[in-house]
Amino acid sequence: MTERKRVFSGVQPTGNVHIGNYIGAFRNWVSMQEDFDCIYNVVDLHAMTTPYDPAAFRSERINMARSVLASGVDAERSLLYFQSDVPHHAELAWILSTITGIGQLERMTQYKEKSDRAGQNLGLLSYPVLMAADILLYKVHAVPVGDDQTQHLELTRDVAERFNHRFTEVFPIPERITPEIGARVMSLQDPFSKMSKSDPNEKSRILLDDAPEAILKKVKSAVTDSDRYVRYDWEEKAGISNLLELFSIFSGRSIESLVEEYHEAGYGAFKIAAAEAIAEGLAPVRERMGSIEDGDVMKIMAAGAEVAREKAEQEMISIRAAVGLG
Ligand code: AQP
Repeated sequence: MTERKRVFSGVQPTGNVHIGNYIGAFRNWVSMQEDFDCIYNVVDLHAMTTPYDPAAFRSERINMARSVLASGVDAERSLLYFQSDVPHHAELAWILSTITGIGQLERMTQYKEKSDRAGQNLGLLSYPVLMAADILLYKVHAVPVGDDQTQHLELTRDVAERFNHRFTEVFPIPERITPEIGARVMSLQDPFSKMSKSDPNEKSRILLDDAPEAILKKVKSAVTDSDRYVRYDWEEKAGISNLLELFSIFSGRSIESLVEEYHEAGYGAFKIAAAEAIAEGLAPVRERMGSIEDGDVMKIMAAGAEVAREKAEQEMISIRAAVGLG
């Protein structure tokens, strides 16, 4: 039997988990469980790089793990745990930080955006190094992420190549896996910015546990344009194109067939139909979110961490040896 390829991905427990996270990440995490050896993380150390409230953080960590499970990640088939429960992530981040240039980190778009918004700190600057450590720790082959993570993944690949060149060939160079449609779900209020957990405007995103009425309200208030024809055209009709992608993903119908049906229906009717499809597609996730107890989440995460610590310790042996430690 050939060994299954390994994938890693993570999500920050920063609250407001939305359909961008679901489409860009979780949905793929679920489908990859069939064919890959999957390792998924609630990356809580990453979430500490912007200001947060410790009490809220505690429940956000649980809520995010619940969202991942409710999206269909099966802890029997995938390894799922909190990043902070496995200290090897931080150990490897330190090692990799010694071969990462500060200039490269300062050029990261997300660093510039987040430090403008939330203030600078060393953790925020070195965020991509910790992300590289998350991925390289398990010597994974691929990383399913939304396309906002492209730059960080490029840095991971650079760091892996630099390490292999400077020390010993230890790391495979991981590939990025992004969905063809939905790699960047856009804000409902500004179709030129990505849908984001931290956007202060709640109408900009659809949450995984939003009720159908809330979804309808948000889709109805989505920013579009002054035309009335439904067309898939990101240049001229970004808002409508964003809704068309969401409609297509949640209904399983092609964008062409939706355009054909709704081209002349008017934006009002199109938005109602899109909202219904999104609500229906999300219904199983919403129901599972309501039924997974905190205690169950904590048990699953603790069991995952125990397995992960052993695996990570094994993986660190060759890494430590390569750099002259251990
Ligand atoms: N809008 C999006 N479209 C597609 N994929 C997305 N992802 C995030 N937003 C979108 C993907 O979700 C995964 C986990 O994201 P994260 O929480 O680790 O990273 P993030 O980019 O910081 O998420 P947010 O929602 O944008 O939070 P804030 O507002 O804190 O920056 C990743 O695979 C990401 O690609």
